[in-house]
Amino acid sequence: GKRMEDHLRFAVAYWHSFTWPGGDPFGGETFLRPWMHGTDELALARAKADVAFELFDILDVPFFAFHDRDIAPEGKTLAESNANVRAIAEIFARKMETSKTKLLWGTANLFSNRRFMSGAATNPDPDVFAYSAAQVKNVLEVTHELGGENYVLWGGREGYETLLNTDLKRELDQMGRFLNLVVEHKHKIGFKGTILIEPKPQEPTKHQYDFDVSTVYGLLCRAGLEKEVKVNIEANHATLAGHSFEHEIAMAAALGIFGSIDMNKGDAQSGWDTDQFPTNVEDTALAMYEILRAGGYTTGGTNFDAKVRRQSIEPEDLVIAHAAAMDVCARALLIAADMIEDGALQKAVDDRYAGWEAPANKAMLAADSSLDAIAARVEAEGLDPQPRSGRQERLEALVGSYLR
Ligand code: 3MF
Ligand code: MG
Ligand code: MG
Repeated sequence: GKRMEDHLRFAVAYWHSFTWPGGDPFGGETFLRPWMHGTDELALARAKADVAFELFDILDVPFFAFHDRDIAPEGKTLAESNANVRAIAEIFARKMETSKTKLLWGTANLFSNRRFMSGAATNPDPDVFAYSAAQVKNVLEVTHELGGENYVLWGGREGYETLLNTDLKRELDQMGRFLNLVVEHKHKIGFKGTILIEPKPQEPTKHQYDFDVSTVYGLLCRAGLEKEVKVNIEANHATLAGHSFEHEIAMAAALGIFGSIDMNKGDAQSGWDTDQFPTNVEDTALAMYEILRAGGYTTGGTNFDAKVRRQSIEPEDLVIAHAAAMDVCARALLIAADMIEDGALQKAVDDRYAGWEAPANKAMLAADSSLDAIAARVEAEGLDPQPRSGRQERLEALVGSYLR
């Protein structure tokens, strides 16, 4: 059986805690972190790795996650950039020999450099497709060597600004082939982790192809990859797509592609991705409930894709924010476990669909059912369905009673 902590599997996101300097579109750096200031970029990257593992130890966190460009500086060529990533990965490998913190996933940053302004895999320029593929190959291999449990693809710029200059079908074909290349290479190198796509509807692109879980599923089926690739669901991405976080988890579970979570606050107020640490226990409990109903994580985890606000310039706030967020998730998990244990919610669902247990009803869903046979039965039995109560308020009140 699974232990409670198997349902949490917390991870620290390298980019927010150690690489992001506190800037936003209207203003620059606010944090003035000492490990971000100096002329020798590789020496700074090493100092940053020291700080990172110091925080992992303080938090006693089981996992971390990174992009190639968070951990090491970009070089003049891809070969130089890849060598920089490898140099830092070697430091990680040494630290991980004694640290308890493991790698939840690695990913390639295919969005920051201006070469990606029109996409990576879906770029009209085949040279960018090639460059992106080569960059992913390197990070996939590094992730494998570090014992990473997953590999994430977030297509932040795989989308369009205007349809007027876009060949949509061609871009979907490019994306499908790119995903297949990644999956083929995963098997070639013997990487046993899960490949995860992270859906997001927009930002930075006006419209992103990986819009939400259902859209990603359609794209995976089109590429023949629905059994190979799963999803990494982010709370604020779900709300940006007009869904609740728990909806996206439940949908992924129903489609058989639930993988992992980027945990933050599903804040619908701003209209953009604010990456705030979660503070709402009830919202988080509803998400945890769906994770438990889905059977929990296999290789996935709860990655805090969250950053302290740019006014929070004390490094200590990184500790406070993560500790508080872990506390919210742990409390939410206990509530979700009570919801499962008590069984009243599941009973309401079972009762609601109980009619489908009758053989004649089950037969309607069998492969050999037909409209003729069903219509004949409706006539023979004189079926006259009456509306049945769903009793939502009673169930919502019940959820309130589990909160503590
Ligand atoms: C953007 C994101 C990304 C992804 C990351 C890993 C920069 O809104 O959430 O973070 O999480 O690229 O896939
Ligand atoms: Mg994310
Ligand atoms: Mg995000």
